[in-house]
Amino acid sequence: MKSSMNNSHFHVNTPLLECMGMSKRLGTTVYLKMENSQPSGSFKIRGIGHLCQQLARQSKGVVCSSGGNAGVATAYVARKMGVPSTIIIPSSSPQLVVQRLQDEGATVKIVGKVWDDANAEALRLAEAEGLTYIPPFDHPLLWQGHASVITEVAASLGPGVKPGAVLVSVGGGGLLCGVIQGLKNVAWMDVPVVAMETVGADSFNAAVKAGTLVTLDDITSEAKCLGAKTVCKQAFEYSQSSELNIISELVTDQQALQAVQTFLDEERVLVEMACGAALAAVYSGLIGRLQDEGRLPTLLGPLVVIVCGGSSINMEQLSSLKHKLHI
Ligand code: PLV
Repeated sequence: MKSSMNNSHFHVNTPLLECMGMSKRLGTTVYLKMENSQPSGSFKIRGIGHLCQQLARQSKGVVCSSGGNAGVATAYVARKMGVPSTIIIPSSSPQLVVQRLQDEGATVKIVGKVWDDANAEALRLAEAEGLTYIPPFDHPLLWQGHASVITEVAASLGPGVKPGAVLVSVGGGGLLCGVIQGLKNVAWMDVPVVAMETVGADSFNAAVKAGTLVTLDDITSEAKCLGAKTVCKQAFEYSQSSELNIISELVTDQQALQAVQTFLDEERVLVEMACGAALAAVYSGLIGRLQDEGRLPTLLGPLVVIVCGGSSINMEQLSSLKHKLHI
């Protein structure tokens, strides 16, 4: 077998599964792209693996600021590459992430309240100690790596089948940029992308509404992995492109968490609230509303949901979130 150091990938080709429960609700076929089954638990490994292969081979160490999952992916890749890793997370990230990161052999530092604070420290440390800075969402190499998710969807669907829409969660916008790049690569630029955030972690929606990049005062959502106060510039620029159809929508924390719970009950898979935001587009009836409003066609082709995954969840964390959000 080719070693991961010799230009093969760190990520795996994930299954594209037909989801009966969601298909029944929508009256159209819904496919789940199971990124939760990636090594390190989320899609992040695609972009971060690619970026590290390009930039970190000779590195004396990498440093990544993260809400959690970019950090877990970085620590995983760094371990495989034999490079030391330091992951800076904010105090809002759950304790269970610290354990996951330490299990991957990373040095963990908790700095500030939200991701933006942790990022300032990661940039400082990279500069001061000559470490390679790994951004969690804002880099062309990350988007290039993430784009492979769409290439795989196209291969799984087979020739002549095109999605009616793709559903993604948006934090800093790296996944969105990768999905758009992937759609361009397979000549699916006309496929609508429904970009989901939670209220209180809505930096993309705020920028789309304002027509310019916006920095939120604070992250008040419990979907901490969507919590970048400013979305990346490329994601905003895509939202302004007349060649693309990006529909920015919000759900409440309660809807995102309810979606996590329904997904666990019906599909037997536990994901983070960050992922629940995308799932909630189906479970909360939002897709149906977009169809009623004529923003998505009534006769919708197969819907592809990117199940972005996430490691910051277990049964205890789920119970604590349910308690916090009164569900
Ligand atoms: N999480 C980033 C940014 O956090 C991180 O550091 O892990 N779904 C999951 C499970 C995620 O972890 C993230 C990003 C997203 C979706 C959104 O992806 P993005 O940031 O590329 O839009 C602050």
